Amino acid sequence: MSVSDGYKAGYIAIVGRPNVGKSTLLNHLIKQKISITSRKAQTTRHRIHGILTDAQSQFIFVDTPGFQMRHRSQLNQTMNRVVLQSMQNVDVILFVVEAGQFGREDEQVLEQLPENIPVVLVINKIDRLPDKLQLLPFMQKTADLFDFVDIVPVSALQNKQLTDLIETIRRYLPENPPVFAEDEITDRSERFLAAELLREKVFRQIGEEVPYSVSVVIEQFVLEGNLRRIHACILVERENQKAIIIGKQGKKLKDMAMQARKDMEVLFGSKVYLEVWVKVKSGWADDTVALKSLGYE
Ligand SMILES: Nc1nc2c(ncn2[C@@H]2O[C@H](COP(=O)(O)OP(=O)(O)OP(=O)(O)O)[C@@H](O)[C@H]2O)c(=O)[nH]1
Ligand SMILES: [Mg+2]
Repeated sequence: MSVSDGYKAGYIAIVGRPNVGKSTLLNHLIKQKISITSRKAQTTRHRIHGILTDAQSQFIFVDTPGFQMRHRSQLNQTMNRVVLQSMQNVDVILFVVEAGQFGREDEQVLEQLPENIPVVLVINKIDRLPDKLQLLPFMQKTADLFDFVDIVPVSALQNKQLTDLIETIRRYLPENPPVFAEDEITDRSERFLAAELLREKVFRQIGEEVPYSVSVVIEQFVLEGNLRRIHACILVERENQKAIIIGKQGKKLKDMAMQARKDMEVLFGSKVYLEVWVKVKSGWADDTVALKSLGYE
């Protein structure tokens, strides 16, 4: 890539309460699924970079876990720290809210926003508004809450107004040469992405509480020509959770592994051979040593 004068590159943090669609927004902005999403709150646990490069700019998006104050586990505290750190060294912040909804949890994130970095208010899920006329009063109401540099209503899921959002962000990026190569889409390893894609299936397919006690580790990741041979382990806290994940005659586990494998094949552009085990490892969500070994910061 030839870098002419005026090339822009910078970091953009995506923050907001759980479940507003931050990871969906990231995936649709960069047109690749690198950050996992689900209907359940607190799907994202790690900071993850997604990179979009075009002829004039490089956008380095930083997806973050939904900031939340309700539960005080070690994992949540670690996640909130990740959010606060993510907001410090960026050039632009996208504060994501859901159209028509602004509650206590959104307010708590708002209170954490720094004063010295441009913040764009992104009103997501506009496709869900029963009446489009509700959008303007909602925009006016939220505009008064903070000195936002801009307000952009979007539907991440339906790719609506995402080009507008890109152009808005571009205005606030500093002049810099690109940080990443043109074809790089994330800073995370394939190993990490593989673990996350499997964790997503657990979040999407297993009932209420279990997914929060689950984590995934990759025990083996081997490249054999155009095949990736992956051995993954789903860690749960209790024996009964193991049974739920495996399901009757192993059907649940088989389904989840099959779907994760398909996603991995799309993302890696290769064949994937995936084997999955389930193990009981108690108390990991409150164990700092275990958290570190799982790649939390
Ligand atoms: N209708 C609609 N649903 C959306 C849109 N964007 C995201 N969603 C849905 O909202 C849910 C949450 O999306 P995520 O992207 O996982 O939300 P998040 O903010 O990353 O959540 P955490 O990681 O838990 O903080 C998923 O079921 C998405 O499909 C949108 O524009 N319209
Ligand atoms: Mg997320």
